Amino acid sequence: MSALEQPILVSHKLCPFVQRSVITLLHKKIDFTIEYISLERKPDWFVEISPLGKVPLLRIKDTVLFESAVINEYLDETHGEPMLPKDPLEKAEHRSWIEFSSSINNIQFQLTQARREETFSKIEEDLNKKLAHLEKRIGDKGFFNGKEFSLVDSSFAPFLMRSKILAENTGVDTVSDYKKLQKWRENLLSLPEVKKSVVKDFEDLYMESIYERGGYLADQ
Ligand SMILES: N[C@@H](CCC(=O)N[C@@H](CS)C(=O)NCC(=O)O)C(=O)O
Repeated sequence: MSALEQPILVSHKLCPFVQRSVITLLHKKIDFTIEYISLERKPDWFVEISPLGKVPLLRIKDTVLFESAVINEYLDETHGEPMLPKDPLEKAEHRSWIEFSSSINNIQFQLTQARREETFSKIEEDLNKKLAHLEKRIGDKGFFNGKEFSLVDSSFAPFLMRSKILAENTGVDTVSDYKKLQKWRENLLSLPEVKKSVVKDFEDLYMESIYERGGYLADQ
């Protein structure tokens, strides 16, 4: 495939939703081009083609796909070994957890934004309750559903990567109560498709974005 025919992933360096599509693209060994934009000053061409004004977008010739879960399912259906179960009930359950991972990303973002300790604690409590459900569901063989890397794994890896960075830089580890989640995190973060899914200076950029906001977490 020539560079001109490759799918283009319109991205932002810090976006966890972009990252899940990058992980899926890398896992499937699909050639793609990545194009970073500023979300503070969205380019006109992006505003023109992005119905929700959000990244990621996947441009395939004249077609624009949006919503990371939809992009990932398209990539899954068109390339390589399936990353969702065949059985409709199991597939629907996996989709439920992918949807859940989007809420978890949003809560983690709110946690990094919280200005006061009281707000931070409320968000942390909410996150903890939700993660307890996840801890009950995940397997203990390294992946969400056993030994195979699935779309649920690629959807949670960005949250888990950020939780590790936050733990190392602030001492706040949002998965510290959950043994299976910790094991899952170690396994996912050791995979090449996850390691290569962010820019080289991701940790610095991520922490800088948190320090710039100057919220409660920045003082830890
Ligand atoms: N549900 C969307 C969420 C995407 C999303 O929230 N992207 C953020 C960056 S991480 C964004 O583009 N925000 C820009 C804006 O809302 O103006 C998905 O899964 O793709």
